Amino acid sequence: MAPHRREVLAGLLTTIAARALKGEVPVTVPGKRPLILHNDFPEDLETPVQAFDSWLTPTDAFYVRQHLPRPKMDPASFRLTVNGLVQKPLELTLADLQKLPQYTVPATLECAGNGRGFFRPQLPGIQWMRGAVGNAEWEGPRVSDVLALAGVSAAAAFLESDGADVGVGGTPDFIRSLPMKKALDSSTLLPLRMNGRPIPDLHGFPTRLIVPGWCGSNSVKWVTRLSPAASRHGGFFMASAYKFPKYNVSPGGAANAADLEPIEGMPVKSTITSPQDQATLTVGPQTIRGFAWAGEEAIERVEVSTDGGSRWQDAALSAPKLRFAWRLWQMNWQPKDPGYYSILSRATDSAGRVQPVVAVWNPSGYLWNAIDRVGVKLERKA
Ligand SMILES: Nc1nc2c(c(=O)[nH]1)N[C@H]1C(S)=C(S)[C@@H](COP(=O)(O)O)O[C@H]1N2
Ligand SMILES: [Mo]
Repeated sequence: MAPHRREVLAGLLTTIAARALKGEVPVTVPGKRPLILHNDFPEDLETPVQAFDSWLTPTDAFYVRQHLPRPKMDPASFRLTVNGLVQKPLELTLADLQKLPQYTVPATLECAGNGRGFFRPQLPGIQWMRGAVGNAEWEGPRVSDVLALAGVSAAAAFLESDGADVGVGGTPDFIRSLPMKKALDSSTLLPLRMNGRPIPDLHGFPTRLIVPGWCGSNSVKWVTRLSPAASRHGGFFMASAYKFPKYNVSPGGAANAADLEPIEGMPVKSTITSPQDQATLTVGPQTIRGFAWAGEEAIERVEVSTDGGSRWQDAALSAPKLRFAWRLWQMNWQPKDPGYYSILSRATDSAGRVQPVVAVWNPSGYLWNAIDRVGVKLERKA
């Protein structure tokens, strides 16, 4: 190959890699359809909104978030250690977990940083837009049944959990603590299956925590240790990360460390999945659709506006009204005139929370939940 062509090719590849890292080019990772790549090692992958067309997010389209290189898990030598404030420390095999009663919980998992890319002023961290969220059916034993085998002492206020991934370089080990009350909730699972199949490596094989309705960071993947404890773990991922200011901070300002609290349940939120932002459509009947979810609450209502928020109409809600799992919604739209339209969606939950016009700016860019908005251009049929 002529040196010139080689240089051009190298330049092109660099450009593609750079654009892929900015999320502009979908990238395929084994076991996944093309997704938006934020990091390639460890993989941080976002679901493009076009892939959200069903109540259960297909596993090969489900977003991936990991802070550390993914551990290699061997199902035969896998052990789940239960120690700490328990009567009888245990080491459970995969077969032990399979023998316990298995429960299925549909739940939406969302990264606290989903939507970070919308905040102004902008923030450091992965610039997730709409796709660091997904809805799956999780199946496995209850955490409460696993802990009952060991006998939790009355002094245990938290459940500490550690995954098999270990700290590397400047990133410490990923260790999280969950208030014992939430850990013992009947919906908190150690699933062995996701959407009817064994959990893939990227999602925590052979088992992970699923803490329905709570920020994704609680759902520790590749869990190898559960330890009831008297207090929260003091490491980076509890003491510094995944915390939200108790009092709102001026956009661009700093929070007082003493006023930061761990994020638990998630806010009410909706996403427009069709039409896509900045799409060009032809004048004629359209369907506006999306999904809405509300952490530990259920979705009561979704309203849609096609005129920038002046007039609102109720969308039809489908999928069962459940706590923890999202609902699909849709609305028929008959635009008669060409031009540019701003389409908005606004969800209300069973606790009366409504999506705000302005999301609460915070220094880590968590919990973006402003009314969703896309712009579309309508052209007359040629
Ligand atoms: N062991 C371990 N568990 C983890 C993480 C991690 O880095 N290590 N990331 C957490 C975060 S921040 C999120 S949002 C979810 C993402 O789950 P998913 O990759 O299955 O979508 O996993 C959580 N569990
Ligand atoms: Mo996350």
